[in-house]
Amino acid sequence: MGEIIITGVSGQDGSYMVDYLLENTNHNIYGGVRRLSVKNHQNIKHINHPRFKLIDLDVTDPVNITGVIRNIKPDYFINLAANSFVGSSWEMPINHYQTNALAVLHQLEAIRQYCPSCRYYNAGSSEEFGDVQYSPQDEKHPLRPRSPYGAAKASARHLVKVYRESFDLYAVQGWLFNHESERRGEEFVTRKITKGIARIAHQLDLEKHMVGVVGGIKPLNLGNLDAKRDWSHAEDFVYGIWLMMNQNEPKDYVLSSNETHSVRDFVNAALEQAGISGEWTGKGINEKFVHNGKVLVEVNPQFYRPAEVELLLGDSTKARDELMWEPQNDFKTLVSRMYDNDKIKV
Ligand code: G4F
Repeated sequence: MGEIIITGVSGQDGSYMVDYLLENTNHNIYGGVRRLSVKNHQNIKHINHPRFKLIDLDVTDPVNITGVIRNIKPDYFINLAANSFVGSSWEMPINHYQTNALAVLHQLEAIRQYCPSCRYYNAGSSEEFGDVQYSPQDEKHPLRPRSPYGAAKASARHLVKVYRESFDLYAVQGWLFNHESERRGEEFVTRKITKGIARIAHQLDLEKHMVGVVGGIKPLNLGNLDAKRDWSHAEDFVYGIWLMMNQNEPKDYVLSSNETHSVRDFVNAALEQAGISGEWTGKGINEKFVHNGKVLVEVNPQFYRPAEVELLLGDSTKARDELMWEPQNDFKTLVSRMYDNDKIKV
């Protein structure tokens, strides 16, 4: 039985990681959470297990990080704490750099000094590929980030590699393409869509039953509908991370579905799951989805980004061949799981 520290445990990935490790290993898990005046433990409220313990851990505080690593001397350190919303990284670039890059350096340094046999994972991102040069993107694709978020993750990747090579640490950083779920934050486009379409479906239903909707139906506002992403279910990625951490040799891998879909495709799949028909009209900022004369989805330039990653499509062949990793949820299953979870029950 060993000790595992997971940072960002109340987030989507952290919570799925704990579920996976409790079920599939016999290690003790220390779940790091940032102290907040109002706790946000929604994603971990179902976990009540003698091998799981919450600890205060702020990854931006090197004293805190060093103290925790020195005291626990973990066998595994899984860094899932991040400021993960790309869209906010232009408004908070320093915060993104501190949380997503500098914090990684502090963790690596503490592991090097106090616990060099600890296996380390940092959450890397397909956003590091950014302005892509070829598709699909594999482990050899150059790092060409387009946001302060992507630049911070790319910087962390170099640090992980430098510490691995300089100090012989088992330190890896996966390239995780977009991964979503019923536990996804509502600022990300997928959850925004499934929650928004669920609200609209409910309002259409009320109208149908003559209950009426005061003020009419408020359309779902989105930004770039043409952006393409390689979306998977987060549940499929956490065991990929665990496989990456348990190889003979430390190596970085891409995890992806190997399919790409536009934001518009995601909306269409959610509409289909809700049983709502209609058509897209207009172009660019005038594009709308109309159902029985009602606008249900429209473009709002407020949600455009200063620089966009237009297309992401992963090639996870290396992970599939070497780790024997295989995702279980396809695109349709992902959208239907998320929509069904957000559907308003009456
Ligand atoms: O859901 P998103 O905000 O995710 P994004 O930027 O792809 O980042 C996610 O995946 C990365 C892996 O590639 C992670 F590293 C990162 O932490 C995060 O998990 O946006 C997806 C796409 C973008 O192109 C965005 O411009 O959707 C487009 N979009 C269109 N309308 C929108 C909206 N995004 C958001 N958040 N909100 C909109 O209304």
